[in-house]
Amino acid sequence: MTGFRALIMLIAIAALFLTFLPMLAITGLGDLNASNGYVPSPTAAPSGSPTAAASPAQGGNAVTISAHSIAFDKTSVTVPAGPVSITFDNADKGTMHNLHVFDGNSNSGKTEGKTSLKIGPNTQTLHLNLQKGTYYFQCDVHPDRMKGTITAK
Ligand SMILES: [Cu+2]
Repeated sequence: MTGFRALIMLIAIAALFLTFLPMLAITGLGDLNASNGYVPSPTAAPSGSPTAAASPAQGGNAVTISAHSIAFDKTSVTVPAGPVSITFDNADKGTMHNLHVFDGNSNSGKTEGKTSLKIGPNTQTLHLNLQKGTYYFQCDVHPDRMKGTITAK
């Protein structure tokens, strides 16, 4: 008889457990959903980057020139003539660079535009309106090592 009572107790405990287990599971899922709720916020934050990527679209032509290890990643850039957004990405941590664009084939030409001298990592965008022709660019800190040509056509 005691064994039977124990069995009934066991079934009762099991039934209680089964009743509350889904609630625990739902609570657990609720927590998961809550943490998922946090995920869209960081996802929403990088959506600022797509906004930044969208802004060059307004200007028409966009190009990015990066600085790594005291060198530009591009030394020859071709863009359609007209408004152009040049994003200068200084990826050299702790090193100061800028992007300075001149008319013609050398740094003796008139300045078309330049970014501020900034220690990397730093990103700045130059908005230029280039006529067809050749433009010279350099970093004013490392003019011998960091230079290139932009062709607008
Ligand atoms: Cu430099």
